[in-house]
Amino acid sequence: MVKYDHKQIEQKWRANWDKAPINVETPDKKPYYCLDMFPYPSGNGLHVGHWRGYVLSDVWSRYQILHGYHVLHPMGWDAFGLPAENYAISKKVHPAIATAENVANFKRQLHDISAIYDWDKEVNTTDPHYYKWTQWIFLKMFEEGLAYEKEMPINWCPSCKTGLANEEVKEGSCDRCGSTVTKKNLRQWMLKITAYAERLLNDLEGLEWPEKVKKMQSDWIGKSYGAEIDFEIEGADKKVKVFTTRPDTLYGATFMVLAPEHELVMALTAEEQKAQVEKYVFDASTKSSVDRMADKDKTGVFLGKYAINPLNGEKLPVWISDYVLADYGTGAIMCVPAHDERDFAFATKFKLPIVQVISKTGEIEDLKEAFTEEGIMVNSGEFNGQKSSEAKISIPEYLEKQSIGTKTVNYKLRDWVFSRQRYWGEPIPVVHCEHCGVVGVKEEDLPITLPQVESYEPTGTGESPLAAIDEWVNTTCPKCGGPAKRETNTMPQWAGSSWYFLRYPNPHNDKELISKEDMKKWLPVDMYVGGIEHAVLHLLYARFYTKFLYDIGTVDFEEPFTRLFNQGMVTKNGAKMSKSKGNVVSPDELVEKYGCDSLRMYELFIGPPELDSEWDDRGIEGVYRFLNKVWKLVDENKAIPATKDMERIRHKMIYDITLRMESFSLNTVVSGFMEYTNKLLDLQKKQGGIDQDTIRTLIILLAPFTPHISEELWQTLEGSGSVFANEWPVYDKEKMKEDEIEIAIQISGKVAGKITVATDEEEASVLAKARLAAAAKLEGKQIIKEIYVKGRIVNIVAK
Ligand code: ANZ
Ligand code: ZN
Repeated sequence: MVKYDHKQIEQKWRANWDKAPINVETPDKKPYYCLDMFPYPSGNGLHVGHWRGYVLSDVWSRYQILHGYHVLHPMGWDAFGLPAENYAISKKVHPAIATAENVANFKRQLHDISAIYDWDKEVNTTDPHYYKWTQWIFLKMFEEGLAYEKEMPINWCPSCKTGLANEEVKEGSCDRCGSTVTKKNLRQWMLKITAYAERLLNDLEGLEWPEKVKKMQSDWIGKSYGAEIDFEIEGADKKVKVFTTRPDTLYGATFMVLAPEHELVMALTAEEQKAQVEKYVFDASTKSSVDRMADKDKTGVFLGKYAINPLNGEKLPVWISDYVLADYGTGAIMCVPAHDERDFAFATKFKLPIVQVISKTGEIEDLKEAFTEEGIMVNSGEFNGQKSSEAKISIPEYLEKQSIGTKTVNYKLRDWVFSRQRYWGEPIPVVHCEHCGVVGVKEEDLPITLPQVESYEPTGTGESPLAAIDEWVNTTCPKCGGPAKRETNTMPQWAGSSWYFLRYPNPHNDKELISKEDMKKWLPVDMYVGGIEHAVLHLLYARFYTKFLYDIGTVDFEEPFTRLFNQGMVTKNGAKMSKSKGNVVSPDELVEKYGCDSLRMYELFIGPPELDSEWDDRGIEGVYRFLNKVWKLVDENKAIPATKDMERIRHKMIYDITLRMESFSLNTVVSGFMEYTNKLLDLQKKQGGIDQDTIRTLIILLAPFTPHISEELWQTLEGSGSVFANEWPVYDKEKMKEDEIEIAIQISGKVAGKITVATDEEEASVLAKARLAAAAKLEGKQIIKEIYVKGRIVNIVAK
């Protein structure tokens, strides 16, 4: 008997696959695109948590190979952006050098996984040949009016010294460094993702994505129906438009609040309130929007004027408060403390009236808190007695008729702040010309490459380090030829990752982003594997880019990722693995001790792939023992002709494994392997061997999970070839059935013949068959008793 020597086997097969790749194009193969979310090459190496996703997508890719597909399974680097830049700054090396080092390190570590990556299709977002096309897409958006400049207060991280998108602010802190985010007024480049809000929402429906992710995206887009209502201001020739999602509560409005930045604030401020209002407006400008929305002590200032409720003529004091945001709805709200929690808190604090207009029972109650449910209209004039859900429709209709309001649709989605005041990103390909204004560079001048700088650290002035390089900044206008200055802001990290999946099929194509041929062949992506943390950022941006490229005719599909799978995290001591927590498990020693195959299999064995799973070092030992068992089973087998039992087990095994694969229940696939291997070992003992077909089947089924040992066993069995040249086995339901058995018949204890019956055949039917078979011997006798011992014998007592 030969010992299972994982080291020797894994080395051997890696070398073999290099010489004779298993994933090759032939005319009869259909294409399948299996994509991993590409990593940013950080300086910290890979841990077993990273392995999980990469193993998962590789198992899936190899599974598709066995289904006769030519699989595109690429890998690349999302190497621009803050993480790479901050790392580079802290290590005092140029980001390009640090990035190249990290990429090399990552690649070396990925090698241990033995995934079938198409390294000749590698992309790197920081490569000018690549970002030429990132810039090209921006130019096209600029031409279409979807990229525009705007002076606006943006989220500002004082530590990273750059603007952040809303998506990059988590609970008021910078998603990258944790510092408290503030506001800063800056000229920004914006992408008009809001123009796609409706399509981004509607097209979610057709996607084979986890429901959770679809819900997160639709919440993020945040479509709501409501009304805009005009309020007259007493003693002023001005109207204030409010946005509300609860027009049914209009009779209960007892005050009005404007955002401090609302354009009418000063115009509506009474003389005696001016000083207080100005101070409040200034203080609000230094807070982040998240802090402003947070549920805490309400602040505000009365402007000294009153609005008129258009339905009942009541006077509503007009206030400003920072809980109303300037860039949502109209930046002004009617406040209904009886039915809105924030308004209730505000009214309580400033002793403003609270008027109930919706009641559960139809009676007016003494409200101790805001009543936010639906109910019966009260205190609402002619609408009294209606259900509030009806008033949601009837009141806006009435307002429209009277020309004091309009029904509206609103989205939470904001346009995307697309500029960063940093060095390590794609330069935005426009120039500023005194005569012509903002002009896009000529397409043939792309890429606009990043110049070398002496100091790539952020300036903190709101300008990128690029602004200091005169030779680079000063250029000529593509339109008039006069002097012009280059845009010095760079793109956010998301720019390169919003379209990279389109580039993998032809990364070296200099003429176009993607050729029509490659696009038609490979895209959209069949299966996308990555973490749930990208549910609203990357995955929404990528959908937006794809829809835009569809609109300008670059691609012929509107959704980039047909199927999405989010793998869970690997935790250690209940927490996500991270260097800072010191709970990182490195794969290196495990690979050394147990081999790549054992680690691959164990990564998927630890729990349902979509859930977080706790790592236990000892568990891999069990998988290793299992592979030794498989090895022994095959190595010591004496092939015998197939028996019915073996056939049945073989087909049941194919059936179980296939179904579990298809439902992505990869941990139960592994437990299925263990279960069936034990059954086969039992049979092997009982019958003295197993037939070749059953052994072959087991090896093919295992191959996506444990490719090296599978290849080796295949070779032992067949003498040559690759296990991946096979087709995934198919099951035959008929053969899975418990089949027929032979039953002996005795008449009064003496053997009298045999019958075949189904294993699960009813007693009555078995006895009838037995009587018939023994009819000759029973001739002239009287049957006293019949006994059926299930599956074995029928005894007929007769005399
Ligand atoms: C009156 C009202 C009564 C409201 C009531 C709610 C409950 P969503 O669902 O998030 O869209 N609002 C409108 N513009 C706002 C702004 N710029 N800043 C802060 N709050 C704003 O919420 C819409 C509701 O949030 C609107 O409906 C408005 O308050 C408030 F019982 O109007 B409502
Ligand atoms: Zn010009």
